[in-house]
Amino acid sequence: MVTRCSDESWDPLARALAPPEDETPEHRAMREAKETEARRVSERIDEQIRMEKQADSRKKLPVKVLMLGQVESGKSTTVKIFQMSYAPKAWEEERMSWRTVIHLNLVRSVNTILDALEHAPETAVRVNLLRMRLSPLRRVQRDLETHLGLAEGEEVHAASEAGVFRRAAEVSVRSRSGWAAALGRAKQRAKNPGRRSPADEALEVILMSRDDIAALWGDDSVRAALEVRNVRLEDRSGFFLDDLYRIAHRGYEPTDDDVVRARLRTMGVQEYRFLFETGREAGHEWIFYDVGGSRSHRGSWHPYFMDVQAIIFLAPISVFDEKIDGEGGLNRLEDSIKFWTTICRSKLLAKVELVLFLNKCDILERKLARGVPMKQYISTYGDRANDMPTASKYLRKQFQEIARKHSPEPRRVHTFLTTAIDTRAMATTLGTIRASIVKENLKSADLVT
Ligand SMILES: Nc1nc2c(ncn2[C@@H]2O[C@H](COP(=O)(O)OP(=O)(O)OP(=O)(O)O)[C@@H](O)[C@H]2O)c(=O)[nH]1
Ligand SMILES: [Mg+2]
Repeated sequence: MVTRCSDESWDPLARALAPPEDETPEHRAMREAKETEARRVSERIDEQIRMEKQADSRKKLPVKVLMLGQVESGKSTTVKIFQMSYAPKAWEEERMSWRTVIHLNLVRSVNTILDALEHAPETAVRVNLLRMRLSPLRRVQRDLETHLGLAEGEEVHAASEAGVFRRAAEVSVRSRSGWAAALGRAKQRAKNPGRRSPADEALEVILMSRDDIAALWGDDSVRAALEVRNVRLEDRSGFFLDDLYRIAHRGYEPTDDDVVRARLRTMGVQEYRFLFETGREAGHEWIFYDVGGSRSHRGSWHPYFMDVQAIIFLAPISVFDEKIDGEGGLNRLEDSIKFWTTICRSKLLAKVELVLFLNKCDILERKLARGVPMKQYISTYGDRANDMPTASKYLRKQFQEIARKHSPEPRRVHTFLTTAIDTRAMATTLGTIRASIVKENLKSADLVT
């Protein structure tokens, strides 16, 4: 019969491990020292396993990045390039949906020319004829905007819908995900059986108008009228007039560059979730909060400050000679600088990693080369050379100085001179940032030193 006994002398293992009965005091001291060392090693291994587990679970938490910057600073463009670089399948799936947005961009450019000509004192008969023949494009613009949910009435509605809701103490973004909303709407309606989609109908009008658009854009007197009014369509967002025959085509499929250059304004705060498909973080989720940059939307961004690992702030530096519409003539660069100062100053953001993109360098370079004098708009610029290396160095220093002066505690700001539509260069920059954000993310949890 087997009986249980608490006496460990009954346990064969305990008995085997027990010290010999005739153990000398020296042997005993040696044995105990060895046991202490073994325990220490074992505890170290346990701690390592615990930390690795914690690091793993931390790695699986999504990385959250907030995109900030004024209207048309390039926030959504940057998010697009992140998607193109690290979530290529999702990018491919959306590519065709951008077609309608690009057609709308094209039509908007034509209508901008028609607007400018309305105020021209006198235009040639052939130009007047073109204006008349192209007038249906006004309706096409309205139809496409409605189709994509961008019509003016809807815009206000969309802005409040896509905004931030506070329910009890909770803050959430409306679940529709950014540009996918407009693109999805385009797709859905296109599937409507028995009816040609508004996008198809619009394309038919564009196809019929193609030669007239080319004649209007190629007309020297039209170009001169635009020049007089300082309308530089080439520097405006969503410019596709130079690609007219490629884009106004039934078989048109947008290229990567086209999608990056397409302009679709962001309303409210939009959330993009990308599962990284490539690189070391494959399978890792990143969430980008992309905000609509207009000054009236800025109040709705605040809740996102609490919960992000990094902020990518975009300041378009080409806008030094531009004003914000309806803001009492506020200079756009000044607006960016004020906004940047607020972000640097914030105690709430003292621990958040700050990345600064001084964007639209391509446009700045063209502007300076044309002789637009920076010192006329920025008095402190003084008699420095009006060229790209000098101007970009000066502006970079100004922004960095603000961060140094106003940050509540010393911090490093990763600063880059960027041209967001230069997909290749931008992808390289984003690679650097991605690695740095991941490292900082782990460091903040004391997992990496
Ligand atoms: N030439 C040039 N165009 C750029 C650059 N960065 C962005 N763009 C274009 O500028 C337009 C506006 O960019 P978005 O990314 O939509 O700007 P945003 O900051 O998201 O603007 P909101 O959504 O209105 O706040 C797009 O048509 C881009 O293709 C750049 O560096 N150079
Ligand atoms: Mg945007």
